[in-house]
Amino acid sequence: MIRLAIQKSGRLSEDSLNLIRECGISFVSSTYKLKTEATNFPLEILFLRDDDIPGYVQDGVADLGIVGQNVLVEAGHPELEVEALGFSKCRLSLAIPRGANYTSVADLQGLNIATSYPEILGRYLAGEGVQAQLHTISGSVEIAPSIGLADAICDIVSSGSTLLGNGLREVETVFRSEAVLIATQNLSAEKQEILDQLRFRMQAVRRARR
Ligand code: PRT
Ligand code: ZN
Repeated sequence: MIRLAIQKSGRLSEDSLNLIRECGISFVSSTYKLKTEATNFPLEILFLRDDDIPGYVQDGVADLGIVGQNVLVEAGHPELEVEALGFSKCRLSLAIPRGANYTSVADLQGLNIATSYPEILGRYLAGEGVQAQLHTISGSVEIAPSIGLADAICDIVSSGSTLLGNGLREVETVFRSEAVLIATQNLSAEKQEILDQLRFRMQAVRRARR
C-alpha cells in the first residue's frame, strides 16, 4: 500500500481526484473524511492543506503527493518532483501599480515588495542583482500596494484579472508552475513498483487527453 497526499479543498483538488479516477482507481470520498483507501489499487489517499504536502512527503509520512511546483520549490524540496502533471498551470509574477514607471527589473531596487513566496522571489532578485525589502504575507497580497503596505507585489497569476481588479500591472515572470507528482526519497522496492505503475497510468491518461 502506498500513501498519496492531495489537497483537501482548493484549486488542485478536483483535478487531482479526476486524475486518480482516470487512472482507473476507484475510491469513496466524502467531505468529512481526511483519508480513504482505493478499492482496486494499493493506494491510500490523505486530504491535506497544500502547504503541508511537501513536508509530509519529505518526512515520509506520505510516500507521494500532488502539489504546485510553486509550493514545492518555496518549501525548498524541488528534488522530490517525479512527474509534471499538466494542470493548475500558473505563474509567479511581479506587479506594480498601473501608473508607476517601469523599464526593467532594476527599477525594483530598494522597493518594498509583498509576497507569499520570499524564497523564490529572493533567489530571483539576487540573480538579477536587485536588493529589495520583502514583506511576507500569506494571502490577499494584491491589496498591499493600495493600502500602503508595499510598492510592488509578487504573487500567483493565471488569468490576470485579480491584478487588473486591484490596479496592478504585471511586469516580470519570476517562476512558471504546474501541478507535479512528488515522492519521498528511498521508497521501498514494493512501493517503488506501485509508484512505477501509477506513473505509467498517469502518463497514459495524459497521452489520451491530448
Ligand atoms: O487551503 P490550501 O492551503 O490547501 O489552499 P491554498 O488557498 O493555499 O491554494 P489554492 O487552492 O488557492 O491554490 C493551489 C495551487 O493552485 C497553487 O499553489 C498554484 O500552484 C495553483 N494555482 C493555479 C493558483 C492559481 N492558479 C491562482 N490563480 N493558485 C492561486 N491563484 C490565485 C492567486 O493567488 C491570485 O490571488 O488566484 C489569484 C489570481 O488569479 P487570476 O486568474 O485573477 O490571475
Ligand atoms: Zn495553501
